[in-house]
Amino acid sequence: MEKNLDQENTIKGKNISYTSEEEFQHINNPVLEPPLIVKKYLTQVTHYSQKENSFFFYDDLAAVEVKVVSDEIIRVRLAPHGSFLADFSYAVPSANRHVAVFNFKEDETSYQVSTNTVTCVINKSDFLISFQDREGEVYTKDDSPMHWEENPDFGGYYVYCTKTNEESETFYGLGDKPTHLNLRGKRFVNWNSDTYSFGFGQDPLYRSIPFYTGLKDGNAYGIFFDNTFKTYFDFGAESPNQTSFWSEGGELQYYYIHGPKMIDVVKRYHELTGTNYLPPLWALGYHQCRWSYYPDTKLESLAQEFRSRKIPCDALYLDIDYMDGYRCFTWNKKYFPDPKGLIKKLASDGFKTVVIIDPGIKMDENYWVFKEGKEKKYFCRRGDDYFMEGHVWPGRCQFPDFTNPQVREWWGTLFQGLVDDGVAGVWNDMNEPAVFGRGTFPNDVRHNYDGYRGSHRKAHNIYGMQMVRATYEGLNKLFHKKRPFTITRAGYSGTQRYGAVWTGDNVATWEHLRLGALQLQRLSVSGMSFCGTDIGGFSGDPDGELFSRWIQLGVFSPFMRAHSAGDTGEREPWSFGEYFEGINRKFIELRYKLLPYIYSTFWEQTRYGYPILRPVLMLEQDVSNSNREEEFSFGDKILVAPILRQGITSKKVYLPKGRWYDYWDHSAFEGGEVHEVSTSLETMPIFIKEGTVLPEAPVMQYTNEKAIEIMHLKVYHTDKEVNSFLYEDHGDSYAYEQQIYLEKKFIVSGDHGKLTILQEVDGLFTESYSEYEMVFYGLPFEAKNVRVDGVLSNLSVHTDGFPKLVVSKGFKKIIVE
Ligand code: MIG
Repeated sequence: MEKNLDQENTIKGKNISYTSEEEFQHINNPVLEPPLIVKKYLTQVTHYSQKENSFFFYDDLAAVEVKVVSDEIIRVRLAPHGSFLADFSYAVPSANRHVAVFNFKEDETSYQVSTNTVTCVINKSDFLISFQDREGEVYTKDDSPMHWEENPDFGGYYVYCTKTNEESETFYGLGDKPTHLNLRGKRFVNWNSDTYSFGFGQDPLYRSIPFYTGLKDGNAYGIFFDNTFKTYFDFGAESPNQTSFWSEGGELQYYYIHGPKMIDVVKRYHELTGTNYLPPLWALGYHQCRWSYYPDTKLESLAQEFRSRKIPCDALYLDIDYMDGYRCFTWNKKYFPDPKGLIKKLASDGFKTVVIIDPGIKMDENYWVFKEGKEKKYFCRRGDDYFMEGHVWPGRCQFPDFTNPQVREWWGTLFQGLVDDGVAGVWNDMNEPAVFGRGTFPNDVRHNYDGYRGSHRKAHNIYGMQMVRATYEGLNKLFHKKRPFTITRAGYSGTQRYGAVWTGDNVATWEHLRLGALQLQRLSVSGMSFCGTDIGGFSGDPDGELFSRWIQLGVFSPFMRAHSAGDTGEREPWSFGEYFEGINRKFIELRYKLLPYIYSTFWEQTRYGYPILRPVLMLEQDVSNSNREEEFSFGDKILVAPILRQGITSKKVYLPKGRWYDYWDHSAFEGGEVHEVSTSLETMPIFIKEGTVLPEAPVMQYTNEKAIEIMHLKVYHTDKEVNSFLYEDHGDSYAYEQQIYLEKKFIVSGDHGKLTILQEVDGLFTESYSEYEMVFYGLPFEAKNVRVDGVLSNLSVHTDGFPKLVVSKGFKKIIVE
């Protein structure tokens, strides 16, 4: 190890030991220059102590805490001068910190803190920390000891952690970074930024997710650096053998999350930071947005247009022009003289109304929100107590301090009027926070930080998250028993608990379509599964082909919304002529057919923490897949390869090992190889995994338009045993928390002459239908016999020519021979 310079400081060319107080005291001149500020490294462990599931290790100056959080998660914290900061995190609710079974060992060279699955080794001589599994396989280890540097201007420290980076190691995650999936060789910074028309590789963007997954020798682990200050990540950019992360302040505090499967790393990250809330079903339909639709008659004709053209749609959005002079929580009475009437009318035709909200509150003494906020001292202030004032859409504004719990509570109540008017969802914009001209707040703005206080350096990256939290929690109260829907632009780890995210102001280009596919996969493996892009591109004008291809990606985006800036051409599914309208309708209809599957996939995220979009690498954890970026799975069963390039009529698609079925013609493909798939504009490559039971609903013009009379189940043959899930509930209430839901498990197994389907049902919900219509694909034999719970039944032929069975939803076992 290189020699540490930290204990030596040069004073007038003479080396003086910084730690030796005596030497200082024997110097007569008290105005001698203080010790120079240098980077200090941990030296060697002198002793340790234990408190419950935390172990503390010390050198001359610093303390390090190693805390067992769960069987697979261990937290490391550094206190440069021995005192830790308050243990508070917006990302990790304290209830998510479990105590597990653990073990402690000391030998000559090291201390070892272990759980049933992972061991954290702390070297005595150099304080290097490593993590290994039960077999002693090292997943990640320090390259140099944790280090820090005092920050004389603000207090506190710059804090650093440097791990070794093996040549074959690859890295994933960090949220919305608009670049290739593998982050190796790159450096990033996290500082939430309003980045209109961002470009490939631009950094930072709107969100800060300081969490990555490393993959080394087929083994995955995660590092979550829970620090809200400006953080940096370097994956071998500066030095190819090192991966570093550091911050301009706060604590060096990170969670090691064990794999070895990538999907489990993400799942466990969700255990720490929470999963997406279960959205109302309508939030998963198609949404139409624009900056802006007004006046009221425009919304009415838009709604009519959708219905008369028979293009399904669940939500229409009101961008900033619905407000009176951009004052939040008000209506522009000229454009919207009767908002309640309008929203009711739209609702009667199956449309939910979602409105935008911004953090900037117009400074206007006659505006109740400003007056109340001012009286209650809810707006952010500068270091010297001036108000934080800046220009945004309404003109000169002040900004609520969403890090104050009272302010969040208050903000939540402000939605009363909009909720009374019938608003069903809220879109939180500009919450990086964005300020015209200077970009964001200056660093000296002070924040409550839930009582832990901090300047904007500390609160910047969580400002947006706390805004959408306030919105979500407020709506939740006001809606009583209904689930709200919220989206946010800015966010930090854990934001998934309060809202969906969209990728911000993208551009109507093919490159941005590709970027979108990357960003959505990345957000998903970074713990933000409920994500979408502005379909069609926010700025600029797509042609019909680009728009339709974007709609196709949209079907497989967890959040499906078309949006566009005001200075662009019309951007509805019918805006590009009849030919494209037909394609757009077909794919939006596909989204609606797949809703039972999509909703079940959300349930798997909410309940179990599985990411919704999964890169091929996550399906097949082989480093040769690390550059496969243009195909991914949506949930566990559907693999798609959206067409992301102009003029393409065929695409090479890699299918992971196993058998797959073409969604359109049901033909079988062997995985583990690349297939050339022909794909005109009217189609796109969609594959279903063998053994899947894929539920499909009848097409509706909006969710819950009518009761489902019969549920379609597409059953794909396998010679393995494969589980599928179908989750159903009311779609918009909290009854599911009282077990009023159904979680159905289908277990499919087969061989060359037989296929068996078992059904297990859990929960107390009652579906509207009483039968399934099952169609069997890929049977390697001619089906002659079918027995349902031992009773011989009849197969018929489905319109597509495949064997079909209509069967009671209560069946337990079906055998097809
Ligand atoms: O300064 O509300 O990203 O979706 O349409 C622009 C107007 C403010 C930025 C959002 C965009 C929205 C727009 N907003």
